[in-house]
Amino acid sequence: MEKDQSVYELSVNEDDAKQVKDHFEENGYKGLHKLLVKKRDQWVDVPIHVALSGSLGAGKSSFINTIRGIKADDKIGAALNYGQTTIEPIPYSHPNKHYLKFWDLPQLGSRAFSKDLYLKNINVNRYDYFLIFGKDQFTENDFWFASQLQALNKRYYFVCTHVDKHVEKALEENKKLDPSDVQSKTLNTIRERLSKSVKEAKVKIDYVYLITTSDLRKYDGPKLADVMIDDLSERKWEAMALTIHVYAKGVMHQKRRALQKRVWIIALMSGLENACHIYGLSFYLDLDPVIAEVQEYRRQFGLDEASILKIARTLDTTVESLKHASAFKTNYSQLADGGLLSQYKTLSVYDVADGITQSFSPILGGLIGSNTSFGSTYHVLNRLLDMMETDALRMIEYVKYRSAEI
Ligand SMILES: Nc1nc2c(ncn2[C@@H]2O[C@H](COP(=O)(O)OP(=O)(O)OP(=O)(O)O)[C@@H](O)[C@H]2O)c(=O)[nH]1
Ligand SMILES: [Mg+2]
Repeated sequence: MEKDQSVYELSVNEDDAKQVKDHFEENGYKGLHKLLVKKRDQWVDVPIHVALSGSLGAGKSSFINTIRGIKADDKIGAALNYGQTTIEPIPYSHPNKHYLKFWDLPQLGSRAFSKDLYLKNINVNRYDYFLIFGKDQFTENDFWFASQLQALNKRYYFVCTHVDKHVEKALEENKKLDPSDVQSKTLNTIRERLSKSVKEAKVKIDYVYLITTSDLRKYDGPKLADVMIDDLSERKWEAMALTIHVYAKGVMHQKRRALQKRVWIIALMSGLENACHIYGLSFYLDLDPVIAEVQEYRRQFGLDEASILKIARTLDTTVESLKHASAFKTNYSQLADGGLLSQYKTLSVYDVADGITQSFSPILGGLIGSNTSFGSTYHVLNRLLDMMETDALRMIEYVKYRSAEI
């Protein structure tokens, strides 16, 4: 088990914990539940601005749609093959998180833009980072833009789209060879060629992300999603991890870490005034906030019925056989009540609950002295996160295996 997965790790934002503790010391339980809900949901209001630049037809609009999980013909979809006609950056909000905006930047070198006005016109300081898109190659304008960003100490990533066409062609031409070898060789060749061209332009670069905009689970899509989450400061990182739905290993792990950071909040909520005696438990418990949180876990890990159905459809299989093939560790539809309660009734909960409460008492003080379910809920939720991440990874592996067959 990795160190950061330990259930004893005090996964907590110290500022938040201090605010909650201070509130309790000043006001007692009055308004505490409301404050905890606010802390749990605060990621929704964190603003994140992602800028996309690049040449005409590179796939910026397609990417903006895919990363937001919507189609081009959707009401809020970005139109494809549109050509840049405006001189203003156009923001596209994420449907689940209004304050996450993907900005389609105007074309550099187009009639409205001289280079000296460009940075000012796009309001270069607005963005958390920049994605520079190219179809098969990057242009002088892309290099100029990157060098300006470099001088301003801004983060940027080179993203090459339309990679699927090259891979498909190579596979067609090398039918007798191992397809995964052919794919990785093709990708390496493209990446080396592009890295060389960027370096020759004297632009600093770590990696060129090779993607197909229609499916971010392919090629370097997962790696790009990972870095788009990871390269943000604490609050923004958490918000991005909980918003982006790219069904890939690294993203699932980031989601788990972000969700782990708020377990203490739900653990506190489970022991407030609505907590009551439940047959078979030696402590008072309010199961409602825990049920709500577990449903959120399922959505985040793609383990809710709607997500499983969607995945099953893409594989042309049934929900039941997908669940069976992924060998899930539990029956997720039962976690809404009885199944969740039985998680509390296993022996290991009693073994660790006190230890957890003690570890948290320097941070939360008197607040957990009287909260008898804190340690148990903390343990149960961490164990469920562990289980769901593992199951999500199994389903990802199965989808990969089946997709290769189709
Ligand atoms: N095969 C393939 N086609 C792609 C990919 N990305 C985009 N396309 C197609 O390329 C065309 C242009 O894509 P857009 O998303 O409109 O590109 P854009 O960068 O927004 O273009 P402008 O707004 O006109 O500058 C569309 O027909 C897309 O379907 C990709 O990764 N692979
Ligand atoms: Mg476009």
